[in-house]
Amino acid sequence: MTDKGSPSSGFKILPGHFPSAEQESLVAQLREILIKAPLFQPVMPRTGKPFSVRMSNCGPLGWVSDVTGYRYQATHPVTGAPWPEIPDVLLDLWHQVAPTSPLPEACLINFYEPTAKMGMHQDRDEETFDAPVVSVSLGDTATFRIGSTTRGGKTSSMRLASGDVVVMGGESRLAYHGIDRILKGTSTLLKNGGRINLTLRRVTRP
Ligand code: MD3
Ligand code: FE
Repeated sequence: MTDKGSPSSGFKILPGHFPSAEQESLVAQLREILIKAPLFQPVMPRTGKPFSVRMSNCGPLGWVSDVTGYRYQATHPVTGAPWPEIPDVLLDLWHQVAPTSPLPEACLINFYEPTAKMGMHQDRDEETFDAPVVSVSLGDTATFRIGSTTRGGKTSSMRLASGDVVVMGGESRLAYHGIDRILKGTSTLLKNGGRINLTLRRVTRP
């Protein structure tokens, strides 16, 4: 069933979806992934201004940003190697929350130092918006802001804590959103603090 726009495919937050043992296991797998695909410092198209968030990816495609633009590509921008595979626990999550959607092709890994933030933006670099974006938060709690599908409308803010999952489907798939701040010291999951956010996305038309 293609229920784009229906409430059942819309915004969902699953607080504490991953218990702490599963968060620990996921972080251990991410450390292995980040050895093969190190965090890189993306910069804004045209201006070259660095993001405050560092990034990497796993899956067949990864999201990158450099002076020439935003895009998905099959290889790491610094090492040139293909991205590591998406961990099974994340594919299992996708099957649970987006059972009718084709498999995710990209898992963006965002690492926030306690001072990092992410400005309001839409996720619209994909060829298709039919599948939801599924996000997993790990480590320090973040203040997340979400608005409507047009810039400058009403927004609301909520906290995303370690283990929380957010599903952005239907109308919410193209909502403006960002991270205002990281609440330093709110989690002991990451030994040097900070926050990891994973976003699973379908990029191409199936
Ligand atoms: C709302 N990441 O990588 S995740 C991003 O916490 C991104 O790192 C944030 O925005 C982070 O693009 C937010 C939650 C999220 C993800 C995708 C969305 C919210 C969304 C897509 C549409 C609307
Ligand atoms: Fe986003």
